[in-house]
Amino acid sequence: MSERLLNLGLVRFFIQQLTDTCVLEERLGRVMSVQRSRSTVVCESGERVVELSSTLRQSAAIDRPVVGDWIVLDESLSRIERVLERKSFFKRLGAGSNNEIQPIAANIDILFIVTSCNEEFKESRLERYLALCAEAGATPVIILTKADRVADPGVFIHRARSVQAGVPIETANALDPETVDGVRAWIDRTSTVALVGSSGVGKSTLLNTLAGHTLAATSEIREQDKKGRHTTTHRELHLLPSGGLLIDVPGMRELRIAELNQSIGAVFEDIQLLAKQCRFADCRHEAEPGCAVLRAIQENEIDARRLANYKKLMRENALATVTLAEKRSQDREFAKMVKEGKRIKQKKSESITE
Ligand SMILES: Nc1nc2c(ncn2[C@@H]2O[C@H](COP(=O)(O)OP(=O)(O)O)[C@@H](O)[C@H]2O)c(=O)[nH]1
Ligand SMILES: [Mg+2]
Ligand SMILES: [Zn+2]
Repeated sequence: MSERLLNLGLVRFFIQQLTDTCVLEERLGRVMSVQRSRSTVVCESGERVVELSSTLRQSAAIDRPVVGDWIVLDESLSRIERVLERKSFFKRLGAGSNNEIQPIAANIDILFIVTSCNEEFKESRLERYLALCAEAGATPVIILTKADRVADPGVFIHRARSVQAGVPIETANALDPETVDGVRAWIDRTSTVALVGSSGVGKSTLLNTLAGHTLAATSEIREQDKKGRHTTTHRELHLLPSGGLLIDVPGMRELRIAELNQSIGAVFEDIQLLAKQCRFADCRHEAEPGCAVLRAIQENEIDARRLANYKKLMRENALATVTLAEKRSQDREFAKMVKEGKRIKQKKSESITE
């Protein structure tokens, strides 16, 4: 396999999906960014802007190529013909009423969940990102930026540690290359890393510092509420000079979740284990007698905030999952109706020509 493809993160998982490696090697590529129906891909021969095959154009949003995907081009190297099976996949439920699952990025190995050592830090937000990360199939690392702005970042490390046992935590001053070694250690030559977090936490700054030059625009945060403005507008995979790929994922502000039952459980394992000891199997941990979760809160083993967020995420997930299922069955019903309509029309025209 060519050096260029290996440096783009090509690993056995993808090579195995090719039936004829020799023929396909020159047609294999990785999606670096997507602009409407066009994608910028890098293949052995270099970068190309390509279209979608007609089949892909008509397929559902989640089956079309998204940034990070490994794809196979047609013989003319101008169209994406096939999207290889994904190793991991970030998706979200679309905003508004259309309730469509939207792809965010594919084949992310590591998710840098970026948050700052200031008022922006919220355990509940980390819990939400961690559930999404577990669902997508990536490894999470919590990055605490702006460690240079506080006397003791230890307080934030301690709070981050309470969110999910075993998740690695790194601190950094995203502006200072000397402080990002811990972060950099997570990125090796074949890994693809995505940066998520609220705007203003330093994702673009960290990306630039890791790259050693400016790849993404950054912007000052508002002093009064520490909130940032959205500067990054599209998702693009960047190849780092030191190896590895990095993507800054903007627009994750409205992270609606759906279909993540297992992954919420992975983040709130403590609560789910305790729940097994509740007197009632269907205990809702509201005010039931013999509730082991409420007892743990009284004894300060678990934060009331944590239980509230667990319930909130479970509710949100259940609601969205039902809505999605309804929409899917409506879509099926609609397809049936269209088919039936076509059949009747066909019959009519046949009876006219007879
Ligand atoms: N002191 C300090 N400032 C930072 C750090 N990280 C980011 N900033 C500043 O925070 C602001 C927002 O950073 P930016 O990278 O645009 O945030 P993004 O919205 O997450 O991409 C900029 O003014 C950065 O210079 C850090 O670790 N320490
Ligand atoms: Mg940014
Ligand atoms: Zn209970």
